[in-house]
Amino acid sequence: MTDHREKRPMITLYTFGPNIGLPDASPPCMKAEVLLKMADQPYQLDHTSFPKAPKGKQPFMDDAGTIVADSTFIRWHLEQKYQIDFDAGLSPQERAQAWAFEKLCEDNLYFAVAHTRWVLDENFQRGPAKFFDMVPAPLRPIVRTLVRRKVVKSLRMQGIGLHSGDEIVQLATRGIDALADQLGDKPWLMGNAPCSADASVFATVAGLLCPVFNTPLLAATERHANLVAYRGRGMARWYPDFKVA
Ligand SMILES: N[C@@H](CCC(=O)N[C@@H](CS)C(=O)NCC(=O)O)C(=O)O
Repeated sequence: MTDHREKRPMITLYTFGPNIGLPDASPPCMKAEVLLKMADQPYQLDHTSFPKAPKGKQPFMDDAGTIVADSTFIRWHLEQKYQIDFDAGLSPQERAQAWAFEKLCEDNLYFAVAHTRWVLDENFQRGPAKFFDMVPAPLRPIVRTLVRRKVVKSLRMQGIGLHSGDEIVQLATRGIDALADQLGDKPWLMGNAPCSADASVFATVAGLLCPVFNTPLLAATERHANLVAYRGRGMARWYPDFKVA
């Protein structure tokens, strides 16, 4: 007898879901999803389980009962379990370079982007304020305020939140220029094929180019035609059906 029920994928990736014109407002969530696409593993997305996040952050993943939290641990889990080398073809020096650019995105540019979205009031109203639309209306203002307060505090503790807006733009612009210089006229960060770092860099560049927020970081990224084309290449490859709602 044939079972016609569709098999559920073994992998569930927990993310926030499409918002602000992006497949996910969170760059690490987009990164993790792109890694799954690169790994060619079937997966389903769950946008409803943030309270279960083991580290209080998304993305996290359930792979047949193994829970993996954090996009980099997700990468290593996929590499180990499915015998994938996302950086195949790269020399040790190139792998090191790719890692450094990935961490530029995650440990530096990420926080500059978060600052523009969560601290600057106009941007907060255009974006993050709407992330709470699923919270019951009577609770919404308080949840919104508490989460914003938490993010602003975490940005100060990380360090970026101690700088003036202009200083943050200066720092981030240097990083954006470095990404553009590294990309040059190659299709992907390290050459003709995407590597692991492209998942992160693509998610970061897509976030920087998000038109919802009118910021100097958007202008600094738009100045680089190669970064704009790179975002387009990534969307065509990994999100060909994505339509801005
Ligand atoms: N290092 C983590 C970062 C994940 C992260 O910062 N996630 C943010 C969204 S971009 C989050 O879940 N924030 C919710 C919160 O802190 O309450 C990764 O790469 O997965």
